[in-house]
Amino acid sequence: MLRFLTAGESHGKALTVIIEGVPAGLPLSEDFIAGDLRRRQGGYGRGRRQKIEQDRAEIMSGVRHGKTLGSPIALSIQNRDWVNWTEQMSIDPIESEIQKVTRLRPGHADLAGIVKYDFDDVRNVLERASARETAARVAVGAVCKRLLEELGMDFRSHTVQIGDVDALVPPEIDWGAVEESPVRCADAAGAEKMVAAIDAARNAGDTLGGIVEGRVERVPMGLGSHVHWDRKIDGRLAQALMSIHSVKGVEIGAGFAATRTTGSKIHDVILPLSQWRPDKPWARATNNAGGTEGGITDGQDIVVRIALKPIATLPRALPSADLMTGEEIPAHYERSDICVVPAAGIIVEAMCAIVLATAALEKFGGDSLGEMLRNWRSFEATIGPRSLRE
Ligand code: EPS
Repeated sequence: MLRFLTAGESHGKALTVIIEGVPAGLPLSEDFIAGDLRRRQGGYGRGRRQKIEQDRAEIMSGVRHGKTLGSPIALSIQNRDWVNWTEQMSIDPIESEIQKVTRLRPGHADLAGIVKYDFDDVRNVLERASARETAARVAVGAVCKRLLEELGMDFRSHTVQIGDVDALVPPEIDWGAVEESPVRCADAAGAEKMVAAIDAARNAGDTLGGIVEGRVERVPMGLGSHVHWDRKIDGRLAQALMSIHSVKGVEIGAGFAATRTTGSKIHDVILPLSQWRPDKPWARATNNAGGTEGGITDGQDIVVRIALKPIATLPRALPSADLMTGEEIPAHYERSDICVVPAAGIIVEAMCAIVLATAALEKFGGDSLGEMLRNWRSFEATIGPRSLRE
């Protein structure tokens, strides 16, 4: 079983992760994890914090001579900004008077969190509610990607909408160009309009949301299960994606658009053997299901989309009420991003990798990478037409 925990406040000393259940013998390095951490820090619309941080996960345990040991992998990502917050975030009680945050931000965890935990300083909630925590998840996701790469899988993401600007997504995406795009968009003309929309939001003291698509290629058939609700892979992906900060909607495959068409047009016709590629049995004419049928991966690419609301911390603060008095007062403003949609793609990839690695270990098992790969290959040898099996 694969499991992980993250810990850490946004302006605390560090983010900490423990991942348990990664098979032994998997090649893994800090440099590999750093690649995705760097990708997450980019994107047009980020705030000044990303100029301070240079995220790198230090491997504290679970790896020896470049390979995993099967023991828990502990990672630590330092918050470089912490030096500016040592008093505010001190572990020990301090003498000086700290300005408490009491001006509640609509759209953030401030109000519900402070009521639930019975605090009188919103900082006790906002530090952990911050999307800074996604750096820890991206580090976990990178470890999971490293494992799934061994099964041939690949993880991609791109921006399909920012504010009211839609990308014209080409049928074949140039993934190199997406990585170069300031908004991680496959449509260069759309990307220019998205950049302009972010500039306009910044000038207006406002924020922007959008839609990001994630794709996973060469996913094995048979991950997840139809037999029970909490084993369905689409449900597990939806939960993981919905847990990303600011996400208000998740779609798989054709998603909501499937409601506007008919069954005859939307289901992915199963093609006969004569039309299969040698490396791909049970080929389909389309992939409207987004790679899952009945809660099980069907061997097609996983395609997911998340809808992100605009960030809740607005430079031009929203009207709000004060925690202490209930009187009208503008919401708290603290340095923040204008738009995190481009960065969210890397978090989508990470959450998909975590869910699929967990499901792959359930299906194929294995204490070592070699054992897992043997189990995977022996299952793959069984999936073709029954009469052609050896
Ligand atoms: C965030 C507020 C900003 C973001 C932060 C998420 O942090 P700060 O208040 O320090 O400027 O930069 O995201 C990150 C630090 C990050 O690494 O993604 C929030 O309120 O959610």
